[in-house]
Amino acid sequence: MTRPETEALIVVDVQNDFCPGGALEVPDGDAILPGINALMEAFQVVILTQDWHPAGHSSFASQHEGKSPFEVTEMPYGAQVLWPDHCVQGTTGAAFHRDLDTDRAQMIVRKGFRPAIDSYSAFFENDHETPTGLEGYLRERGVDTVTLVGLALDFCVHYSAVDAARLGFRTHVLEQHCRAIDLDSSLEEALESMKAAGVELGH
Ligand code: VGL
Ligand code: ZN
Repeated sequence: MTRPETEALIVVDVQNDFCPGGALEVPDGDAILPGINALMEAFQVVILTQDWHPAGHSSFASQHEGKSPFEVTEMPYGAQVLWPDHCVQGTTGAAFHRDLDTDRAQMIVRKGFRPAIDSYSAFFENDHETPTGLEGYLRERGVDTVTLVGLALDFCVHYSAVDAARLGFRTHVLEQHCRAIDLDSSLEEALESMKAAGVELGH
């Protein structure tokens, strides 16, 4: 059944670097492709996000002497996990997975392009105040409800969902169409924080 135009599907970071074989692979990340493609058929408003870092981005462990990937450091805007180099602009790793049906998307939100700040959320960078423009886009199209799917459940999907709910959108996350990195207890914490923000978790 087709969803009304007040509902948007936001497909988060289904890019090669987050799929098996990629620089920051999410276990089983590519398993969600058929389900997401089918879901896109049901929505009239479809948005993709794309992690899009310049080479030498400050979220890369390679830019911090003595630090390894997955360690945490302090940035001017707060704690930041350091990542392997990933999703560098224009590389194959930053491209959408070839099986993702990108033709269905009307808007692609690129994020994480400022060298000094990371951006997990589709709405705000990690300072929680610099907007990506997605809120305005959704409001201008009359959207009041969003459904989020994609990678990774405990980082970009999580932060996007919490921001969406805080901005007043009715917000759903479909866990079956997501996969997590699961660093330490990041998945458990993400599920708790989404619930606390009023995000509706479903399958
Ligand atoms: C992501 C870590 C770094 C994500 C992006 O898409 O969840 N995670 N950059
Ligand atoms: Zn990133």
